[in-house]
Amino acid sequence: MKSKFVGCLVGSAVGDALGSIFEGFWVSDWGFDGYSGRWTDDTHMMIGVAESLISCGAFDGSHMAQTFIKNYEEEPWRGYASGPPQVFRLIKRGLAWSEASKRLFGGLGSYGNGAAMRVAPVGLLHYDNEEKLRSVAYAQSQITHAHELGMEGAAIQAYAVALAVKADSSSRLDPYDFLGKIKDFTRSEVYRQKIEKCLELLNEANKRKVSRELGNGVEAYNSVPAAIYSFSRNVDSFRDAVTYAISLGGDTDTIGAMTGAISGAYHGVEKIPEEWKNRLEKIDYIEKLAEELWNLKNKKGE
Ligand code: F2R
Ligand code: MG
Ligand code: MG
Repeated sequence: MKSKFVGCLVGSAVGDALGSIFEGFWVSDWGFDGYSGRWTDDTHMMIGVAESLISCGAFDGSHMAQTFIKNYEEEPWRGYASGPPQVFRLIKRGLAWSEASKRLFGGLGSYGNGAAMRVAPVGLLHYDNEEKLRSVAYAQSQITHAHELGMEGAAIQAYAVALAVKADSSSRLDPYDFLGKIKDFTRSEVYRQKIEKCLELLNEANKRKVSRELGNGVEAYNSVPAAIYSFSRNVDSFRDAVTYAISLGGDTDTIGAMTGAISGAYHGVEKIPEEWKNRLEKIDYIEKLAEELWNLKNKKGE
């Protein structure tokens, strides 16, 4: 289990770093020659979620928001989209952490994938308590992503991590069963339809058709399903799952990060290719956070 916790966070960072080579480009004739192990906002914010959960021993919205702000101010060049920095400015001006994100996008709130890309530590900490997982996934989303589809995307991604961490990787996971459980978990018709599409497309060879039907964009509903699908059709190999995810194009660092989190949680850190781990930025710190989450989980026994 500890290896699965570490595999989840390291896998997420590896997927982000690999995918960042291609974010926003069409991926055709390609390879990972440009891999430097440098990750982006996806991992930076995932680290913030883990740091805050560990420091407080549980979710604390005000503390997590301040952790995001501190990390962003130290390294604002990590490739953040426009939404989170706007929220951070509003909070610094005095707005409550639970209110600021409601001001974005004309009062609708963001449905970007930023809450889902960072949620893996919540899936680990609450893997055995579905309702707690859902409520903490929503609450951590609310700091920056107030739109229902942004929050639901984060809850689904956290749940996929939870299923993967609980699954016994020595007996092959059934992708139909995995997707069926996610379909039952979601409360949103938008996501339910996307997960049904994942089931229909499990044996589809045409990647352009997969990208078109599932989506590969920055919206949570156009990237969380793509990540869950990429893992589901490549359950036997971390390398294949993350490579496939990135080959779908679009928001490649984020789809790579979310796929890497699920696949790493399933296989454990040993199954992540050495050449990807060797160059990963701050891998020791990411591993330490995963181990501390593991300790917290065992201490709380929640
Ligand atoms: N942003 C990027 N990459 C491109 C920019 C890189 C940077 N400029 C550089 O070159 O270094 N990647 C990262 O952002 C994504 C996560 O975004 P997040 O945190 O969800 O941000 P935001 O701004 O809330 O939403 C992103 C976009 O989604 C659309 N959107 C969201 N809610 C909307 C709504 N209610 N109505 C209309 N549109 C909405 C907007 O286009 C937002 O800009 C990840 O890919 C991460 O890697
Ligand atoms: Mg990014
Ligand atoms: Mg991205």
